Amino acid sequence: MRFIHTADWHLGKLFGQRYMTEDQAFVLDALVEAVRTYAADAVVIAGDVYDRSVPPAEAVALFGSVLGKIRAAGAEVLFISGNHDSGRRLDFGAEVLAMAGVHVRARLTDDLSPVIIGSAEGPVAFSLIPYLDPIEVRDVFGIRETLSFDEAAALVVEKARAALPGGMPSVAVAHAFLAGGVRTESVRALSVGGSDQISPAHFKDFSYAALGHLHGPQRAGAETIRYAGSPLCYSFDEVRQEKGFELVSIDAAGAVSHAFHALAPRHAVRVVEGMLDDLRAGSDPLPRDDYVLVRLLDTVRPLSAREKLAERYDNIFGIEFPNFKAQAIRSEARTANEGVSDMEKFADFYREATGEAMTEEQRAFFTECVDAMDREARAEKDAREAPEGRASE
Ligand SMILES: [Mn+2]
Repeated sequence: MRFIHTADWHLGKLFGQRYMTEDQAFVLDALVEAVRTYAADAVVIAGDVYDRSVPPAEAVALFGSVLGKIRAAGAEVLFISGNHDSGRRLDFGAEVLAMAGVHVRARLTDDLSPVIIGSAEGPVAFSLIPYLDPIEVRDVFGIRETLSFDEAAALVVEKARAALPGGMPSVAVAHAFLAGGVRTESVRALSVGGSDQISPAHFKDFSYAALGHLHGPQRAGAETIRYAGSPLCYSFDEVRQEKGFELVSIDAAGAVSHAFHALAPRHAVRVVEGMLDDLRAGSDPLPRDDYVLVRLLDTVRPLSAREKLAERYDNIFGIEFPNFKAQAIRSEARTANEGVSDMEKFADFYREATGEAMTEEQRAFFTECVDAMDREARAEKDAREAPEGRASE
């Protein structure tokens, strides 16, 4: 069995006020080409197919066309929902799609039986675990006690493991934040205060775990428990990450080998640093149509910097002035706060205001409140962004 492990396509993504649809189509064509080159038996997409619960029409059309191209190239497709997807929408036509070799699990049910995919080396069982939040897990399995993300994941992954047929290798496909992983700006936290982390140990009985959520390719606790990362760069703190997919081979005995394959983007994403006059004079030799964040090192803020930079760059996604005083102070404050969770910030505030530390109970209550607000804000934002008109940009 040889399969391509990919994740976090985020179709319908806005980056620098632009839809990334054409860039995504470009890179996914290269992925389809890889299916042919390596004669892959399957393509596994580990969640966040779309960037939002109601994606723009162009994004849906692109996904449909890519599914067709992968099938035409000879591979079956397996995918799950991520935290950005609407599971109920992504699940559309699941029974019919399965008949055509496209296997989707986007909604949690109590059926966690695997999808068996055949190959020249024998069959492999794929446990497709849709994105799950603890409240949903409690609903589906009738559990009354509150569950942490880790407890919820432990329960569901164990049920998936118990449903494996045995006598063949197995692959778990999941979308989650595994402890020790590296998060970037475009990865939306599942919860506040780090409570969204789950232990890699839950996946140790599978031959391989194909994960999604973190945008940089990385291992998580073991060589065979991996994130493939996103196929494209979706924020400026991802510019140093490699972008591509994992090619995974599993033999009949369950021995796994894997290799990362880079995909070249249509436009490179990069951070440019320099003085405005130097940049205008051509100090940067790289292509003018790259997607750039320009960090101007001038100490005096130049007039109409954007207009002047536009002579040199076609796609300016942002301009920063790190040496401009007021800006420098603000970004320093931001750096000091980096890595501090909302929970810790609020706990500090509470201590200052009352002279006492928060109790465990208060902490839990705060986390619940912020989670609820966060969910509400996301639902509102998704509803606001839903109208199709904006997709034509
Ligand atoms: Mn995600």
